[in-house]
Amino acid sequence: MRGQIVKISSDLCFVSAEEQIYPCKCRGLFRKEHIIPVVGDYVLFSKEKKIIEKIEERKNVFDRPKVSNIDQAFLITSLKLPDFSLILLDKFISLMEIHHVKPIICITKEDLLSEDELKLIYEVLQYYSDIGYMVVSNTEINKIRDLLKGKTSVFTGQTGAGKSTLLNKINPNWNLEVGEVSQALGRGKHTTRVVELFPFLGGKVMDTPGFSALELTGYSVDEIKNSFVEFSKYSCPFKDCSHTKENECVIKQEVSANHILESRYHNYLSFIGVDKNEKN
Ligand SMILES: Nc1nc2c(ncn2[C@@H]2O[C@H](COP(=O)(O)OP(=O)(O)OP(=O)(O)O)[C@@H](O)[C@H]2O)c(=O)[nH]1
Ligand SMILES: [Mg+2]
Ligand SMILES: [Zn+2]
Repeated sequence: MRGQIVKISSDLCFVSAEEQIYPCKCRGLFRKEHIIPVVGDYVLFSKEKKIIEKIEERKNVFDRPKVSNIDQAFLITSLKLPDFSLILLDKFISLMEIHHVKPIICITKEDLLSEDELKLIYEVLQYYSDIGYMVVSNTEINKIRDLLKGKTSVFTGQTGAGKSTLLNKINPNWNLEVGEVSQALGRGKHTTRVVELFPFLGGKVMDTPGFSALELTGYSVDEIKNSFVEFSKYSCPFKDCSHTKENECVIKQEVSANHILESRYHNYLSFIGVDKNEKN
């Protein structure tokens, strides 16, 4: 029978098929061949033996959070506690672009900022909308529900950002555990421990454990460069330019002209391992 892994708890994979959940183990061979199942995997399994026989080829797979076969990712981005971080946002966007997954920026905890603080942040977020990213707030529940329809989505972001809280608002039946405010602050308490997939409006949505840091390592300069989608709007006169050295580099000029957000450019440099003060 064919099904999809919706949760993994120690060595048990919970497989959803025909409206039922089957707790299954993996074939012994998997371990020998270093095949590791992740939530989102489509599998062939024996209903009687409760054994997963085969994992189907994945459309994509991520390490952190460990999920596969994703259409879009909501980056749950809190504005305070934990604080808003442009470097985290850009890292996440790059990671999704590299994997051809659509990132959606979802802001939380607007209520913890003053109007002035909020205005400044939305000015920056406007840039992200302008270069083609969707920006939503966790107060726009109907809009988020609409975006989830028919898609496989993952909710990811820092621990304490409000992923599970938002999912509970989207569908109270999920009744996910959420962190206490005081515990979620500073100390990096991880409330959600395992990835869990829920069917929703003809699609699927996954809650995931939050991270405290995100790494963008193991990617080439070209992959990172292409993940900054706005760079492709301009054609640099230098062939294979990494946009770091030449003064006539069009990207550097567009940064100076404030057409490219300076923090994006600096984050680009840091992701490719160039110290912005040494770039000349
Ligand atoms: N003020 C305010 N608090 C919020 C908001 N969203 C979530 N919270 C609070 O933030 C804390 C953490 O929320 P969770 O939903 O557990 O966060 P999480 O992203 O699921 O965290 P992990 O499971 O650890 O990754 C809870 O106390 C929530 O009540 C918001 O929009 N405003
Ligand atoms: Mg959670
Ligand atoms: Zn250039």
